[in-house]
Amino acid sequence: MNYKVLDVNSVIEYLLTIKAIETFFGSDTIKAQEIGDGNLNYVYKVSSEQDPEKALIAKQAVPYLRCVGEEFPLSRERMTFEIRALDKFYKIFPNFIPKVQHSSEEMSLVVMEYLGNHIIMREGLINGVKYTKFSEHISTYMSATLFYTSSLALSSSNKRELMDKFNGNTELCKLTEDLVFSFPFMEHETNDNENVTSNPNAKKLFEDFEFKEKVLDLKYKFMTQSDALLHGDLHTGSIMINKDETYVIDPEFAFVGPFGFDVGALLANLVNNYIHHCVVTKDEEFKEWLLQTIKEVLDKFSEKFLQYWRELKDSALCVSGYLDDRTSEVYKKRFVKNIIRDSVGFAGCKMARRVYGVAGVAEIRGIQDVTLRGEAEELALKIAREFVMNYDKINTSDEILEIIKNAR
Ligand code: ADP
Ligand code: SR1
Ligand code: MG
Repeated sequence: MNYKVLDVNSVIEYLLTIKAIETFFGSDTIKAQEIGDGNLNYVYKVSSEQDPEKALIAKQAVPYLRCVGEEFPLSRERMTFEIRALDKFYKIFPNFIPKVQHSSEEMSLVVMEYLGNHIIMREGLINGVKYTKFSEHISTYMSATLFYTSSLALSSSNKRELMDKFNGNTELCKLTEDLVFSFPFMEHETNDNENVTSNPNAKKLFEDFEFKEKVLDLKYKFMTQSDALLHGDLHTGSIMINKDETYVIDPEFAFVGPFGFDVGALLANLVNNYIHHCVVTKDEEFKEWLLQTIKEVLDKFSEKFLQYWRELKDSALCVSGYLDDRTSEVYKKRFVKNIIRDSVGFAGCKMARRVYGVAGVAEIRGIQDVTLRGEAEELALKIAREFVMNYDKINTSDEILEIIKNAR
């Protein structure tokens, strides 16, 4: 079928032409509801009238940025990369990825499992829900997806094939270059300008050239370092969760980029949530749980990544017999420490971009009280600055926690 933008009616007509979906719903009558709350795409919950539990998600990319409108064109080919990434990640670790029922690159559409018993993690965290299995789940997801799509695990030719498959996601990479690394740190029309104009903290940030130079180093890593297949936008709005299960959705920003970028995105979003609780709820117990979770995520990520590497005797990078065991272990540990360092740097950029840039996060921009919101912004900028200025000197996860705790 040639591409056309679907709506609540035509999505049903379209889906009923697909055998697997017709079989899924059987003789039931189906209805559709648009439930998208993201910045880019349209998301339909398609469910049975007779059995509301029987449902699927149909997500379609339109040739513009949803949150702005048709005046901001954005190639719908982003869905091609989301489809490819869902497939790739599902093959590595199916437990953490919604099962795809149907996809069409031509229609820029994917139909997947409806996660009816899960919520967007950001909402849960804002409401102070503790997800005790999260650090275990997400550290497995991140270490496995990053390790097994990198030159540490893949043959040289398979790695280059993988890069070819994702190299075309140019528009979303450019969006990140602009919206994460550049525009939020300078005067720009896309910023939250009501809050920027005559705000001394914004002026201070825009003139902090020491900080901005370090951001450039990180942007350069983002633009040039092709370590592994990334999710590319791994914030807590891209995670659906309950007490027992964790799913990672929405990998449309996927590309082969630096190891630390996904880990950094997650770290930034957990710290933003911590800031929300420092300023708004002042819930000490929850704050402590968040800090412990941050530590566990980072430590478990490092340990699991190392373990995958130890289990693999031969790799495109370090062929069998090249190093002795002792040197090899020291080399691997240093390598993983550098991933964590970069993650901290990227986390700093990602935290700071949420303060004045387009697409703020509910934890900070959603604070109604202007004074409290200003406090949260200041705290976010303070931690972000520490992260960006010191990321290349970090040695342990405890040092990261110290930066977070000492910022008040
Ligand atoms: P966008 O690409 O526009 O950011 P998302 O993939 O983040 O879109 O989806 C938007 C929203 O749709 C999510 O925040 C979530 O509420 C809902 N959603 C997406 N995928 C699923 C799913 N598989 N099951 C249930 N809800 C989903
Ligand atoms: C205008 S798009 C803004 C942001 O939404 C996505 O989730 C990415 O984080 C992007 O930078
Ligand atoms: Mg999204």
